[in-house]
Amino acid sequence: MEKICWVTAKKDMLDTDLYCITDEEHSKGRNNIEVVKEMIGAGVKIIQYREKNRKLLHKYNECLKIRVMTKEAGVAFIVNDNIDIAMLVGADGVHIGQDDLPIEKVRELVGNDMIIGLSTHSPRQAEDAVRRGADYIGVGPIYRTYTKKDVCDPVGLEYLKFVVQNISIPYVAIGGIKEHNLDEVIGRGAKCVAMVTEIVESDNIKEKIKTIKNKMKRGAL
Ligand code: TZP
Ligand code: MG
Repeated sequence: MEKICWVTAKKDMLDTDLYCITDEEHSKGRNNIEVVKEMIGAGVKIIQYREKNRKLLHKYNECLKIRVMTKEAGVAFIVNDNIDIAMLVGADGVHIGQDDLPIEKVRELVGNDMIIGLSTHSPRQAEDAVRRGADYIGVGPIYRTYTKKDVCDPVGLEYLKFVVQNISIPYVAIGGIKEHNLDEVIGRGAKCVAMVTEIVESDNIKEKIKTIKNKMKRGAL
């Protein structure tokens, strides 16, 4: 019984329009905690901690704080890359890439209660992710992005279209998505978009989130 409830809860956490991701390097001098506070204040329902330039201890301490903040606000908290940190702070999930540990092994570590998100770049990877037990997939990069250093070339909107039509688990479109190209992404059927720089780089994070969420809502009508 408990398990069924939790599976529903996991699904609920992913049922949202905007998935925000941190990146201190692009946050205009604000630290990740300040940025997360703005995101929560603007009503974002899922936040991923992604930080490539800091030592493990610094990341752990930030995640501890973010866990408290997100829990209080009823916001889902996902940790990128660091399965150890995700487990230690009691995050809701972990996000991994194609070159990280095999998803089955990550599942062995984190158990069934934790969300596992997997980045995918092709129809084959998407189908593989479903078969191997991912809770959601990242779909991208849709457009060219300079935020992620080791990223592949854009996969374009065609791959998103494939996912919309063929994949049964939640998916999040990502990579170079901005206010100006959002309509195109929504037009291909995306229900949830992930953004890094469009949000963290903006002077007024709350206003930007409000604008994006309104566009998503209108697109969904
Ligand atoms: N994974 C695929 S693209 C990407 C990640 C983390 C970076 C997206 O950043 P931005 O600034 O929204 O293009
Ligand atoms: Mg990664």
